[in-house]
Amino acid sequence: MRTGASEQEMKGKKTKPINHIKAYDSETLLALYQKMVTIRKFETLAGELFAAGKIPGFIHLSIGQEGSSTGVCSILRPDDYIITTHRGHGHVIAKGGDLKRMVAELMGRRTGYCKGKGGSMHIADFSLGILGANGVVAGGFPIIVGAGLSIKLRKTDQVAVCFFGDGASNRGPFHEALNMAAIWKLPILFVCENNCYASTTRTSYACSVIDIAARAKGYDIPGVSVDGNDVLAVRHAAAEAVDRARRGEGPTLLENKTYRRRGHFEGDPQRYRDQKEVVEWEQKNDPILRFASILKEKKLLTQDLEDKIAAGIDADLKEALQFAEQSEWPKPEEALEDLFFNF
Ligand SMILES: Cc1ncc(C[n+]2csc(CCOP(=O)(O)OP(=O)(O)O)c2C)c(N)n1
Ligand SMILES: [Mg+2]
Repeated sequence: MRTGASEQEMKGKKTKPINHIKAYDSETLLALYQKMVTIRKFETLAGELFAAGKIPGFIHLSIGQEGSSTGVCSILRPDDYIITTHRGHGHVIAKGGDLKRMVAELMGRRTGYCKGKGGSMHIADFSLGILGANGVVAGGFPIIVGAGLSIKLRKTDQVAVCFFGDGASNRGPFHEALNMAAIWKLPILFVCENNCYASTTRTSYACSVIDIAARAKGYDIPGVSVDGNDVLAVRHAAAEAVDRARRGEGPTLLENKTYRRRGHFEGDPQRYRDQKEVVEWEQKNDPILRFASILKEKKLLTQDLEDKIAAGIDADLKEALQFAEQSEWPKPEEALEDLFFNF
């Protein structure tokens, strides 16, 4: 049995440095930067609100994983589907989720995405193709196969993306979904965010493979492993897989190697890891700092612009927080409403 962190795992998979930057216009590059910063600031705010006792239940933050959510969703169309996990705020924001309704949902208010009755792990927005977060590890797989089959039967060229963790790839639904998507050539992109941990367990302890993408071989579909903290590498790999899916050539497994910087949940005492490891990732492998330094080198991002972008996001989040705080709580008699969906 392999234990401990391999050097490769610790540093993330360093694919080629971002040298395909020339392929993108400045507007696209700055939009990627802005989206990553929005997710980081949203997650930071959520952490603060949770610590202040303003968010009930559990929340799981994706700080440090912004390159994956942003890179993948940046090449999707509004009518494409995504499904996410318990660590899903970043995916929802990257697909265009409304910050006000998200903060309100986290705070249990009636104006939230689930009228304040679902919380962090149940945010969905069908109008944006967001089929939902899911508190059940690997719970998204059967749903995404259904979405992929529906696309195929309706003969549209949409794509369905399933975000999941390294831990979820050890569960049965992962294997069943890859097999079924492969035999039916469904237009699905399976995105594994390998963040080195599943709750308190190191991936290297619990997974039979170092590269989760290697599991694609068992289903005869492409498996690609990239540096998940390099937003352009993620975008590039996702774009190839999405094009393939739209052409009717079937699913791809994409593994974005990244790192879970926060505890599994907010409040996790994290006795299972050395904080030095966290600091190292923070300092050497932050997806936003890495991307910002390249944009600055290319003179696409100045200090003024960086401040302006940050101020704009801060203002949006302030507005979202005010909206949530001024919103009502759901009434107790509404608890049994919205449990079933009438077609
Ligand atoms: C079926 C099921 N088993 C166990 C749990 C408890 N649980 C919640 S998250 C988690 C770890 C998931 O790890 P991973 O898939 O790597 O996602 P990450 O938290 O790293 O994003 C576990 C075991 C659960 N929610 N559902
Ligand atoms: Mg994980």
